[in-house]
Amino acid sequence: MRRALALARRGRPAASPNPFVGCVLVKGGRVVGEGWHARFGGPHAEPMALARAGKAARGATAYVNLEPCCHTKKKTPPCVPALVRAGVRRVVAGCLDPHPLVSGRGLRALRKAGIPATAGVLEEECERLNRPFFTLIRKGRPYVILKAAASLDGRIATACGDAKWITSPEARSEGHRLRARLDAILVGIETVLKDDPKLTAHGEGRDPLRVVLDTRLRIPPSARVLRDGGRTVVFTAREDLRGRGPRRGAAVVRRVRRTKAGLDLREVLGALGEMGVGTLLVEGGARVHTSFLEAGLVDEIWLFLAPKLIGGAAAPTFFEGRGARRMRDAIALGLTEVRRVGPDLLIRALLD
Ligand code: AOF
Ligand code: ZN
Repeated sequence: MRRALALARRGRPAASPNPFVGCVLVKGGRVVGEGWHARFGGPHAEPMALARAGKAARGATAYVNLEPCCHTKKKTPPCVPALVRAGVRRVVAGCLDPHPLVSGRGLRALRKAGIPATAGVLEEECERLNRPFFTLIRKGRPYVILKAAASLDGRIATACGDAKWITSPEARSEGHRLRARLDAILVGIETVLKDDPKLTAHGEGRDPLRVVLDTRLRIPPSARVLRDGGRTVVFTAREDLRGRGPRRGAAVVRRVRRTKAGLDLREVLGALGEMGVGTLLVEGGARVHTSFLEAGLVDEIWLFLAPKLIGGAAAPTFFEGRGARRMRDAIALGLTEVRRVGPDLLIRALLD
């Protein structure tokens, strides 16, 4: 199963928003075929492993990190009949596929065909690898990671607005690598106006789709997110879009509803999901982070902490808003990782 997981990771990020899946066929203590789901819309892990094994697949045990699929309302043929036809002797899955048309049905169909099939090997690790896919199926929206770089006293800039740089080059490169693994990156218009970021992966891998929240469509055509390669989507609530789109370079301008707190974030996530975004990195600033957190739309936090104290009551922190009244109203997080990155600290945590 460990090998299946390693193969599955080869699909990152091109297979998204599909799950990352690897398959190992073992016979007589020997690996006779390996496969992985390499890109969205492409063949699944199992048919690739079966093709590589050829006749040797007969009598082999298949290890897959996700339950094999069995339905036909999809882009590629289902894997269960392929495993049956190939004469596989047994199937061991890491975890169930949460897709409502699968979720246990794949294993049942295999057993019906006389092939013993189980799930629950390295289950936690298998679910963790595909957490974004589970979120997409269960919540119907992309998986959202909030990333912030702050001082030890939680500030993301000085009171005068200086934020270059809080964390070390090592920490910033780690952030760029994270961008390359995700489908899209989102910032607010204030960040564009203040920092004029490119929002690319800086050569660390594939550039994500760039997304700007810009209620009144104030983005200047000269902004670097609209130039310097890559695709960009600007979400706005502004009504009169006529004549404004083309001036904004290669960007697509989409109108969404407005709520009391700003643009309707659920509508934004829905639109991004339709564009094939399975994972979204929210990179600031304070207002955008606060809106996502208060709307309960954050799944995971990456907080880079620099061993510095900035101070100043007017210096922004990455989570502001109304704040909790009681301690029990605070947003509770589950730590998953604490690691040193150069001179800084990376804290990763999950929200419910
Ligand atoms: C598997 N093996 O390698 C993957 C599975 O549209 P399609 O044909 O690519 O199917 C996508 C669905 O297939 C996806 O929602 C998930 O339920 C399952 N993914 N299943 O047996 C694989 N990638
Ligand atoms: Zn499949």
